[in-house]
Amino acid sequence: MLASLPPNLSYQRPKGEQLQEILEGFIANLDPGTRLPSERVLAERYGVARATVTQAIDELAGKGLVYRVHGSGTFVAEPKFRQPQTLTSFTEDMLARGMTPGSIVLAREVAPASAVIARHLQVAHETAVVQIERVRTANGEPMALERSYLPASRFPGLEEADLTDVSLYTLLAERWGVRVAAADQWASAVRLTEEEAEILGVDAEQPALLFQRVTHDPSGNIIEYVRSFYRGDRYEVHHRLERIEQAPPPAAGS
Ligand code: 16G
Repeated sequence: MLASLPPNLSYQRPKGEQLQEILEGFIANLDPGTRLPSERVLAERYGVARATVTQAIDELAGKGLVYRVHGSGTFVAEPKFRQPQTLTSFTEDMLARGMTPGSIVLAREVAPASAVIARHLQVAHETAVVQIERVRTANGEPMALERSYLPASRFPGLEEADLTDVSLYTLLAERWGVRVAAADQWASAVRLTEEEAEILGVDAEQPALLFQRVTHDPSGNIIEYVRSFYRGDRYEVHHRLERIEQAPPPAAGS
């Protein structure tokens, strides 16, 4: 395995930076789950301090490219999931990847809407809202922590439905005849609380992707406001961008 690594570093650039680049290229060609050479072996090969290797691997772990298993070493991580560019449910998305979707319900209740939730649902402050908190899993592994808010008057009894391993969108369609048609969604990077990180089984230092979604039915009525915390080490966002040719700037003096 070591034979495919470049033999030495150049003197011109910081060693840690070069090592990181080398390892990034190296693991791109390895299968997920492959064990990397030990930090000691890498340090010897490149004549650098062990701490330099540790730091380079920390950076790669932070990017979600490798993960450490205490006492066994560092392994190549699974490729990241891409958030779909179409309006899908978590269940549909996992099934399309050939994985088994699951949900663990942490909370479900009717509560008065806070100002933020009311604004997103476009209802009056303190309107009764069904609040559902779920851990979403793929093949049993936690992927996201999701807090969904739906107007209680539109979905009476929803707070009593058991959503364990069930698709919310399927339930809304089957029980209330409500179909999702369009959504506004925005993403931002966030830090998790210690508790959220523990639920997702990630390091508290690991940033997460917060997706907020406001979903509409075919008539344009708002069905849900959702705050989904997706694991930053397992998810990425992909956009395909098409260039629209810009009109040339007007000639000087015209
Ligand atoms: C996805 C949606 C979430 C939606 C849920 C429904 C994102 C970022 N979020 O997780 O807004 O409520 O799917 O999934 O994609 P379900 O029908 O499987 O419960």
